[in-house]
Formats: sequence, C-alpha cells, structure tokens
Amino acid sequence: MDAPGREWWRDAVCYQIYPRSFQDSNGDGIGDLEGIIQRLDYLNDGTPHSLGIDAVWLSPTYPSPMADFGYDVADYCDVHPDFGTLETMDRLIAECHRRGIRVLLDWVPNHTSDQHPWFIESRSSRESPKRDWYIWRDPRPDGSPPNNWRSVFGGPAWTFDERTGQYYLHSFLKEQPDLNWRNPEVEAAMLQTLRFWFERGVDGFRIDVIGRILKHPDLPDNPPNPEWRPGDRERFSQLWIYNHNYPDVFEAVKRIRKVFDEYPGRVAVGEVFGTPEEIARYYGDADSPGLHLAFNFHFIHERGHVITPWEAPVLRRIIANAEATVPPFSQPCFALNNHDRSRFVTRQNHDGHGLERARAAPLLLLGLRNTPFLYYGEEIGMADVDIPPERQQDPARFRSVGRDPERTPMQWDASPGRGFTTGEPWLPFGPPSPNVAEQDGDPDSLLSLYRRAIWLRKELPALRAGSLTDLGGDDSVVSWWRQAPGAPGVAVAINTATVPARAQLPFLRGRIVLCTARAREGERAGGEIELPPLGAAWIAEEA
Ligand code: ISL
Ligand code: CA
Repeated sequence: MDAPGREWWRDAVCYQIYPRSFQDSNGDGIGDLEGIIQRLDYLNDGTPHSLGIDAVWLSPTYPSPMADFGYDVADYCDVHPDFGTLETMDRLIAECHRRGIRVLLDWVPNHTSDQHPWFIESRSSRESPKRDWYIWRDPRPDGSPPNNWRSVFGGPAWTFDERTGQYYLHSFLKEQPDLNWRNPEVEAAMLQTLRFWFERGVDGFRIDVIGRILKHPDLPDNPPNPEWRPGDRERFSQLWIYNHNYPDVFEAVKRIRKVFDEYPGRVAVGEVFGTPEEIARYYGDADSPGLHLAFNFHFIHERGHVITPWEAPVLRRIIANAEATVPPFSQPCFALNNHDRSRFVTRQNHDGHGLERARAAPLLLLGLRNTPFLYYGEEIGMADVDIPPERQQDPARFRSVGRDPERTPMQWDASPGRGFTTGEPWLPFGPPSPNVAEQDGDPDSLLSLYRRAIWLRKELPALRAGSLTDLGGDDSVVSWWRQAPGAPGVAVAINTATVPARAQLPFLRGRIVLCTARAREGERAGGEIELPPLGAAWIAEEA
C-alpha cells in the first residue's frame, strides 16, 4: 500500500467525521458507527468516483454523559451505546482497513468527565488515593477561587466542591475536571488507554487540547490581556501563559510519542493553538520527536477569534510561516473547517461570495505541502445552519450561538431525513441543498472538484510529496510551485480578488489540470495565466 520507508500519513488526505452527524443507522436521529460503515464507499471505494480519503478521524465515541458531546469522557476504553459497541468499532476498523482507510480516534488527555470513576473517587474525600489525580486547591482566605484563571467556555475555571471544601480546576465545563498530569500515575493510566486502542488496530489519534495538560506547578494568576476591551469574549481578558503551551507540555508530548513508537505506523496529530513557532515546537526535535503532526488552524483564525480573511497576502504569510518553522523531518497539517468553528462557506460569505471561495479552498488545502484534514460536508459546501433557541444543544459559549451550526447532519440527499436518518435528527438540517445526491453526477459540482483534486494529488508526486517554493504573487494572487525529483512540477495559483487576475508561472509549457472553472481544465498554459474572479488553478509542467 505504501512506498517503503515513507510513512503513510505524509501522503494522506484525512477526513474528520463528527459521529453524531454522519449517518444514523437505527432511526434515533443520532449518527453511529454502523452508519459510518455504510458510508465508507463514499469516502473511498478505490475509484475516482469516491472521494479518495486515506484516513478518517472520529470525534470522541467513548461513553460520556455528553455534557460536551463526548469531549467529557467517562471511559477511555469503550464505546458510547449511542454509537455502538466495541464490536462495532472493531468492525469499523476492519472495514476501513479493507478499503485502505486508516482510523484515528480522538484522545482527550486534559480532562475527563465528572462522571469518570477516577473523578468520582477523587472527589469522594481529601484522603482518596485518587485525590491527586485531579487539581484540587483550597479557597483563598476570602473563599474565592485559588487563582484568576477563566474557563475556555466562560466563567471561572474553578468549581467549589462542598463535600470536601476545596475547588477543582476545569479548563472547560465544570463537568470536565482537568487531570493532574504532574502525577505519574495519571500519565501512566492515560498512556495505557492509547495502547488499548493500538492493540485493537487503531492507526493513531487526534489529541484534544494537548497544550493544556501541564500548567505552571504553582498555578499563578494569569496577567490581564492589555488588548482586551469590554465586550470582547471574556476568555480573552487574560493572557494564558501559565495554563497554555506551558514549557513542560513539550516534554510530556515526547513521552506520549514514545508510546506511539511502540506500535509501528501510528500517528499523533495534536490540536494545538499558538504562533507558528509554538505549533512547530510540538513536533519536537529530530533526535527526540514530539507529535508527528500538529494542526495549523491559521487559515481559520490566527489570533483568538479574529477570522482569517481570504486575501492573498494573508494566505502567503501563513504558508511562509508554516514552511519556515515546521522542522524538516515532518510537514505542516492544515484544516479549513472543524467541529468548533463556523464553516468556511459561512465564514467567508461577508460579500455573498462564500461558495465561490469554497471552490478555490480545495486547491489551496490540497495544493500545499501538508497532511490536509477535511471536515465532513466541506466537500459539498455545507454552510452553518441557523439553530432555533429551543433546538440548541452545545453548552459552550465561546461564540454567541455555540457550535451547533457547524455540527448539523450530513446532507446525503433532499429527502425529509436527508438520507441521514429515518427519525428526528438531533440537530435540524437546514435547507435541503447542498447535498451529495445533487452533486454526485454533476462534473461541475464542488463534490466533483474535491474528488478530482484528491485523486490528482495521488497521481502527481509533486503535489503529494514535493517541495514548496513561493512564486511571489501580489495583492490578488497567491501562488507557489511544487517540485519532486523526476516528476513534473506543479504550480498552484489562487486569485483572492473578485476581479480577474494574472498569475506568473515559472515554466514555459504546462497545462491546467484542475480549475475552479472546469472548462479551463486541459488548457495549455505559458509563462502566465489569467485566473477568473476568486478562481484557482493547478498547472502541471509538460515536457
Ligand atoms: O483554546 C482555544 C483557542 O486557543 C479554544 O479554541 C479551545 O481550546 C478549543 O476549541 C478546544 O477544542 C477542543 O476541546 C474542547 C472541545 O469542546 C472541543 O470540541 C475540542 O475540539 C474541550 O475538550
Ligand atoms: Ca443512531
């Protein structure tokens, strides 16, 4: 299946499934593992009629009270009954592997559910053998929390527990107490949960908020953020320096990596936030590696909640920063969407051109030197869905509406259940279009564009594995050149302006192999090409 000596994840196109929303198999309105198995041919049946996905990442599927929809884990070594059983998971892994699809699960090491037996034991008394598995502190003399840390989802990061008279720390909901990674027993127990799944054939993990697992040992107050203004999100009111990307995290990551190395071919992909330098640090060093890959979300947001504009100079800067910082033994890992952020089509729609930008998006994401992650529905241009107040589910409030709008069920067709369910879906569908059925046979559809892009990437070594050279460009055009030994070079050019623009190419003879305007595909290209408004193209060198 793979070239010898080259790890599979370097060439892989990955696809994030939000299990509640992909396919329901039993009519309860909640997506499940059996449903995912039914849809695997859509992801990869070995032919260009399918998407051609190489790996799936499933958001958490563990037993959980679902306070944070699975990111509150009550048992790391089992499956939530809504999703299936361990047997269903074994079958899902086998069915994926039969199609050459790798399986990544979601590992949540920073916190458990407050219903996890470890926390139930820990909170039972100050003398509990598991007391120190979580972060308990006395109140300040006035009864207030031990420090000023705020929860990511709003409010203080501490909750007072009447029974034992202490506060416990939770970086997210109060139902998600933070584990104490300074206790070696905690680390050992958590690493054991990785081995449990590796033994069952899981190919790797996406690691949730890895940057928070170790805090400053003294838990000092965070300093105020001088840029914060009243009305801004509360969580940005302080600089997270003592509880985020704290230096000890980077050493813990290396110990975590060692467990991955016990099982050949496994991959660790970290959800990380920070500057390009901070992201790069998660990869570790050549002689003591950290994560195989660390997400770069800068195409979504660079700092805090500010949406990254679709502008050539901004995209060029993000690419250059990643190229300059990620160590040479690995590569960047970009995503344009996930279950926490407003979908691309909606995010980039301030002037009504969101869908046009969404056609250029796969040429960016799949044209870069990186391991790309798609988010289910991105390939058909799903947008955020308005959720009426009585249907809202997500308790997190780091956007005014929570994260339900980007988590609505996959739209397989226009039928009342959208091919997703025969029952009442857990979140409303929104309008029946876009959907897979309407785009499936249409060569001009976004879905067809994604399929062509992914299969072309497999065919063209320059795109899959080549080096990247910035081609300069200007305020309208971002363009770069991909090159692999013995293979045709490929230029990627993206026009972010709403008027036509010209892109300079570094060779005299080439051909457009992929374009947002399909009629242009096959066209010969000389030293430059004209790109349509918001259009993009891949141009392959010809001998
Ligand atoms: O910290 C942030 C930005 O610096 C936040 O965006 C936040 O850390 C991020 O959204 C974390 O997300 C992950 O962990 C959460 C869970 O609710 C999300 O769904 C998950 O992706 C808690 O486990
Ligand atoms: Ca179901």
